[in-house]
Amino acid sequence: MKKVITFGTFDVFHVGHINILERAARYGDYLVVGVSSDQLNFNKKQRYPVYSQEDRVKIIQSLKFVDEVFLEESLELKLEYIKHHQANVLVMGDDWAGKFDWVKDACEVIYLPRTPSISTTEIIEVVRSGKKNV
Ligand code: C2G
Repeated sequence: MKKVITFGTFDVFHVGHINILERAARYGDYLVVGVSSDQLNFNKKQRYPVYSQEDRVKIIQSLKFVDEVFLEESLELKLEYIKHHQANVLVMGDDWAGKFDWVKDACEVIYLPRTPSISTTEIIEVVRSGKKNV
């Protein structure tokens, strides 16, 4: 069985998230998703996600092409997570291009193009400004 692993915050869930998970799933038979913890996000961006980690995990778990979900507590533990889940392929969006090449001895690393014109940050800005995004 070929296992695919991917990571993300998946805050304010949107179609760009669906697209990457759907495409990641096609690289194997089983998709494992590491959802970044609230603390990891705070350490990285000095703000907590809009949705709690429990809700973000619940959303990702409910998707039909996702087989398993766990909480990603640290970016530095990538290799440990990959080994623990015996993943054959790591898939990430190309905003991370090159950043995880250091795990290439453990598994194949694929960066997929991001879905254009949508991001959690942009959604937050649109909602905050009260303007319609069409
Ligand atoms: N993504 C995408 N298209 C978008 C927005 C996001 O393909 N328009 C992808 C990202 O490239 C990423 C995944 O969706 O692969 C999750 O994105 P984020 O929630 O922004 O995750 P991030 O905070 O970048 O991940 O180990 C990585 C960490 O978990 C953080």
